[in-house]
Amino acid sequence: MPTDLPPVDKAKFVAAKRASAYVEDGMTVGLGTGSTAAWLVRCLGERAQTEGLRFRGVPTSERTADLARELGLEITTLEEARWLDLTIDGADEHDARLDLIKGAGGALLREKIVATASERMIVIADASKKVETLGACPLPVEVIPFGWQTTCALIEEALIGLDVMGREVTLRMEGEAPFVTDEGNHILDLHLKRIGDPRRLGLMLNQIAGVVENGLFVDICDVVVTGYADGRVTLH
Ligand code: ABF
Repeated sequence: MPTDLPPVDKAKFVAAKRASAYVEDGMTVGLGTGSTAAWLVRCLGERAQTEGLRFRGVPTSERTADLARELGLEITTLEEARWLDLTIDGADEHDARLDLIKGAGGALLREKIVATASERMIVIADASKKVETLGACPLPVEVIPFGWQTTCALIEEALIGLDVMGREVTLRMEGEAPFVTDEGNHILDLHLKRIGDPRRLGLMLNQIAGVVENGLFVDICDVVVTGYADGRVTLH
């Protein structure tokens, strides 16, 4: 383990290290986005150096692609790979059913496409990501820029009558300008506090014109690897 890491990074590192052991020679592997996924990419870089591990990575963001390239890892595109053996990614929240909220990092669209093209999806997280009910953190929804205000109003209207506690929707900003995803879209953050029925909400959101994808991952994740600052790791 790298020395002098703050406790939360130690937890992320041990989860990433444990999950990196799932990668075998010759696999095609989805590489997630975020600080925990960055540890995974570094752990895989280490295995490539020390053990000669060879695999093809499909990065879920430009950030992850840059890191993988820096470490000399072979990367490819989803267009070329088509199907993957495994994706390993972080999450913002997961519940006991292994349903997830993802997208705080702004890469949810590519992350969801890559995860659903994979035989297995493993989430790596520190213990703070485990929740009873999803929704304490905002739910990101990727929308096309054209008429995003109308899409926002349609979402607010659709939330009425659903099993959620809050209904505020905000446009994600980066400085003075709206945040732009790798696919050139914007992100609306839904502050719902409690999501009673993630499947229903996810289906409802994706029916709204202008919505590209939402950050609810229902029945996609197979295993959550949780790391703790004292070096322990648990699997769910
Ligand atoms: C990506 O990075 C996202 O889907 C999620 O929003 C975020 C988790 O970041 P971190 O690992 O830095 O907490 O996986």
